[in-house]
Amino acid sequence: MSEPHPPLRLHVPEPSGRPGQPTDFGYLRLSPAGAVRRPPLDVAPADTLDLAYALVRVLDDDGRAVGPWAPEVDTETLRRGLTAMLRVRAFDARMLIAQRQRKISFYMQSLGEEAIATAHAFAIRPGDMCFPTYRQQGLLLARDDIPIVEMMCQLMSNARDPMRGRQMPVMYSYKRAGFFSITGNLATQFIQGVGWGMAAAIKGDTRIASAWIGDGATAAADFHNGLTFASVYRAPVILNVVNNQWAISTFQAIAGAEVTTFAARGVGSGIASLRVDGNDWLAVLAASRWAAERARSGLGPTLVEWVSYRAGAHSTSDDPTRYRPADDWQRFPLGDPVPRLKQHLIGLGAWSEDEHAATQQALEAEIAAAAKEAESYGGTLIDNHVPPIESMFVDVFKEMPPHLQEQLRQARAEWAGHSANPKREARP
Ligand SMILES: Cc1ncc(C[n+]2csc(CCOP(=O)(O)OP(=O)(O)O)c2C)c(N)n1
Ligand SMILES: [Mg+2]
Repeated sequence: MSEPHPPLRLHVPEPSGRPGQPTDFGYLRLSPAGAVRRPPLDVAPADTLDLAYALVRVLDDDGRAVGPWAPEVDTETLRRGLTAMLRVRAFDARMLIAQRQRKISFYMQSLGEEAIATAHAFAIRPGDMCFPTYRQQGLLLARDDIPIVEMMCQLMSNARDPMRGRQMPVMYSYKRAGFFSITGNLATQFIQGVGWGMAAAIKGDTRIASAWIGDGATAAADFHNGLTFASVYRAPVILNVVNNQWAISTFQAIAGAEVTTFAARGVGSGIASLRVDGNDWLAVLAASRWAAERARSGLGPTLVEWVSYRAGAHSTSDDPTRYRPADDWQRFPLGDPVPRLKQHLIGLGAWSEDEHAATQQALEAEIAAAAKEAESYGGTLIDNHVPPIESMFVDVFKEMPPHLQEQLRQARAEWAGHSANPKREARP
């Protein structure tokens, strides 16, 4: 007779750090800059397995671009890239203050992750469609097609909010900028993006899709369903997993990254996959271009895990000091994307401390002026603005069906008593 087994125990992954106990970042699988190979575009998915457990990096500790992934890029593009990151950071900082001043109800910043969306925006083409989550404002802010004022009006749900107050703040939607409506239901971006990519292939289009998800959201079924369809039909899509280490208060290991990586999920589904330093603007540009070129050449999907760190709170409703050490970001081995690209540009002789400070100042002034203009259209929480009742009913059906017409009539009658409110404005 063999010995009886001890009682079984459930394994629950835990972060190495907690408030008052510094994080041991030894759990991150790092590779030196320049060390990871760059396979041919038509690499077989299974032959990317090593890349899914390594980390593609270009910028070394001295800010030099090294190795096979160092992209061909002119200094003007790099300067625009750094400016785009600074613009996102300034926009976020200003909107956080606006939330604290009760001018907007809610905000989500992308502090520490700015390289990912901004460099990606430089790698895709107009007409390509992104399916972003709430932390990819950099896709919009890196390009000039959407005025900052308009984004702020969305955040304020005011009279010029293109979403007419029907979306939460930060849930932008810009077809003309290739920015699909954000859905609050996590992971839907993957099935939507893959479906859009499949449709592009069916129609013989030349545009590709780029779908976005966070580490935590990969635990949702839509992530896995999306991978299956992308692989089976070789959908022209970039599958971006932003691993910023946290999903609100839940550590990334809880979504499955303790014994494997998110990139390896792609290989397991038959998708070429990369794991990339998301705080390295050059690595993001190079990997995004590689994935975009694969998709556009009919070589199918690429999954990219971008390794980064969510430096701020999850949202304005969150207090991260309750579940992680306050100085985590300062100790994060991949650092801050802004000083890393800045150091590179200064090394090339294409940037300076003075230019950096002047750019920051100019961006802050631009954003302050935009905020002032957006506020002039009313609708901050403080000014007690009430949108017209009709706005709840329009834009749903091409022609309003009788039951909604009846509800609108009733609503108008009930709201008649409020019509004395001078803040209430007429709008179609
Ligand atoms: C299907 C679904 N489940 C849960 C939530 C609630 N929720 C909103 S954000 C979030 C955390 C997501 O974390 P992650 O995917 O890592 O993205 P991050 O916020 O770090 O960018 C959760 C659980 C939701 N919106 N949708
Ligand atoms: Mg996350």
